[in-house]
Amino acid sequence: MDLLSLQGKNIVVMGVANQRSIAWGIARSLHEAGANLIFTYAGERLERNVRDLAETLEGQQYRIFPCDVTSDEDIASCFGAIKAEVGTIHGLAHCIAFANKDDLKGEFADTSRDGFALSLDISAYSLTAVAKVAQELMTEGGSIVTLTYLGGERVVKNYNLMGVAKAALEASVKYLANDLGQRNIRVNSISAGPIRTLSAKGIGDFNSILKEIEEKAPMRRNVTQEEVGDVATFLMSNLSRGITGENIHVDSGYHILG
Ligand code: NDP
Ligand code: N5H
Repeated sequence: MDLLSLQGKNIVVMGVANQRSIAWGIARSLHEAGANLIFTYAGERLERNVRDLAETLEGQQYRIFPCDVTSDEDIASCFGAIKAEVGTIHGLAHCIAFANKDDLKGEFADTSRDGFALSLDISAYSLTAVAKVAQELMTEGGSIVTLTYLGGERVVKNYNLMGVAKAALEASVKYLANDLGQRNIRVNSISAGPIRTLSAKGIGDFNSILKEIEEKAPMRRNVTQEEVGDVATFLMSNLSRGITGENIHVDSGYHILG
């Protein structure tokens, strides 16, 4: 029995930078479930990466479009091209965030106006900007999934500006869920535990953060891109049809600790 009902469904995956990206974990899981994938990327330097990765998906006729989420024109032309190629889409995975390196250390109080605006634009507003356009292609209903982190709910050392951006993202999930629910479009987030990706590269304390999860999280281990990918697939699938406005923690249970 096809419990997931994802065979042949068109799903847009935004934010594959390389094979370590959480977006790539999501893409692989969705591919296994039989979905047709449409990839978007921002930086031209990463287009080759996305293309090379997409080619490894067996039997997949992948599509790939540029989309810098800071540009309304980019978003419009990207989803215009997706509409022209596939018509209807059934899901969208938003796996995008950015903050200047300087804003990810020291005191949050030192955040600059420009740094704040840039990070909130890319990491939070982009979900709304993309949802607004994507919903028009979700003519048979749909599911939108974004990625967040515990630092959006409570203070986590050095997460700083990104914590504020994730709080805005998580609130956006709820407001969007309320707006889009009547069109049978669900909006949810996954709060992932720390995973070593390109974004996490260069973060000084990353090893000790991973070690703390191994020592303290209920499951005494870290999570993988595959585990996040499988929950994203669940949220895209018919199995989660009654869930919207939710934030599911895929973090070995770490968030329950005080
Ligand atoms: P990656 O570095 O693999 O992915 C980050 C992506 O953001 C890149 O593909 C990057 O594309 C994209 N991006 C940045 N700016 C823009 C832009 N202007 N327009 C479009 N795309 C943009 O890291 P992750 O997989 O770790 O990150 C994915 C998501 O997961 C993020 O939202 C992150 O906050 C979240 N997350 C990550 C955790 C972790 O421990 N890794 C934990 C919890 C949540 P490009 O390089 O082309 O600009
Ligand atoms: C508590 C922590 C550790 C400290 C905070 C890390 C926050 C990271 C998230 C942002 C998105 C990282 C970021 O913007 C890096 C950029 O300044 C530099 N890197 C890049 O430009 C690369 C090339 C591109 C691909 O990256 C992006 N983003 O475009 C949090 C960690 C335990 C968990 C974590 C790493 C969370 C998260 O949100 O990613």
